[in-house]
Amino acid sequence: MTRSALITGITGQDGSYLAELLLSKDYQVHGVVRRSSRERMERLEKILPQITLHEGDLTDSGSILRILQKSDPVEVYNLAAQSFVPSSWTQPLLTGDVTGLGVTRMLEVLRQHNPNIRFFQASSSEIFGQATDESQSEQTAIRPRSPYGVAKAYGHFITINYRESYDLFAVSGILFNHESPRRGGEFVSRKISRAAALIKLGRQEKVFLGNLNAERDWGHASDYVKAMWLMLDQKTPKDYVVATGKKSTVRDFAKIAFDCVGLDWEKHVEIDSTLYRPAEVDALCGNASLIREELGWQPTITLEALIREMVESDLKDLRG
Ligand code: NAP
Ligand code: G4F
Repeated sequence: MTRSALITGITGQDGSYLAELLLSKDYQVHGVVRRSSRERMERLEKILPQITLHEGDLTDSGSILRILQKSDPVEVYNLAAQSFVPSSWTQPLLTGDVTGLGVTRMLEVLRQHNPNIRFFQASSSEIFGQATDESQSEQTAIRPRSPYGVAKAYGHFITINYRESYDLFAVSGILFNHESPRRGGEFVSRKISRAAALIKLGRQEKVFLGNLNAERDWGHASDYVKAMWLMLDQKTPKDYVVATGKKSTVRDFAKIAFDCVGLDWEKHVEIDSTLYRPAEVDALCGNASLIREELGWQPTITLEALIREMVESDLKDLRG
């Protein structure tokens, strides 16, 4: 019999890659979509005929319950969130409500509807904040530095708590930064790849960035959704760090992106200090030994290949 899976946040970057992965594994894919004044299906265009979408919102438990009843999934992937860190300072309550409390709403409704459903929570390396460990593992102290990080820390702990309290198969994947040509334009990776393409085509001269010294562990979203699926395909529920184990600065990212189009990044990047954050996470670098050893997961796409794919996709898009 065909298994059914439900994805919240299906219209986002990861939701679209995960939906494609699950379709390739013969799942019936259902997704939660927020009501909007305009359609936001760009990332799902190719697979729209193969998936079923349901209107709902993480702030509205009733809508989630009805969707669970209709879709009757064996697996739920909770990817929905207010996921942009700077917006968590301008909308801290909304971020807490959706990114934090939203997880409890999902778990509550799920355990009442069918406690046998397997649940994946998209946790984040932002929960580590200013980590003292050189590389962060499942054992690293949780010390978030943004309202987003605080909300994700809540989501992380409530997932563990529901597993321990109600014996649910509920797991939390501590995902380090992952990007792709489908990344939202406000995140630094896509902001840079798009700017490099626009400048190459003579449509823009400069790009304004904030902290160039920040270090991140960047992987490719298509690899990270495989880890999500693997985590639900185990005998025992367990939390894992998902990361490449290599960190680079925003400056490195910009250099590689501009190199891809034969331009000198230093001539086109300027600093806008208003883009600095009230509290920065200076460096993140994940230790994914556990998931490598226990589940055999590993990243397959290098940072250079990721950036090239993003820049080439932006060039194609702009030329088209
Ligand atoms: P994204 O592109 O920003 O997608 C977020 C999704 O959540 C969108 O589909 C959005 O819908 C949906 N959403 C937002 N508020 C909602 C609400 N109130 N009710 C229902 N849906 C709502 O994020 P992503 O990069 O794919 O990330 C997926 C998840 O992984 C997120 O939880 C994120 O916090 C987490 N994460 C991501 C990374 C990363 O580097 N990408 C790293 C660690 C953790 P609309 O399309 O309608 O806005
Ligand atoms: O691309 P970013 O906005 O991603 P950030 O804050 O690391 O968050 C992303 O990764 C998290 C996992 O660690 C996710 F949980 C979260 O949902 C999201 O996907 O910024 C990366 C770095 C920051 O240090 C920021 O200060 O880039 C620096 N940066 C420098 N100039 C900039 C800019 N960030 C943005 N967005 N825009 C700039 O112009």
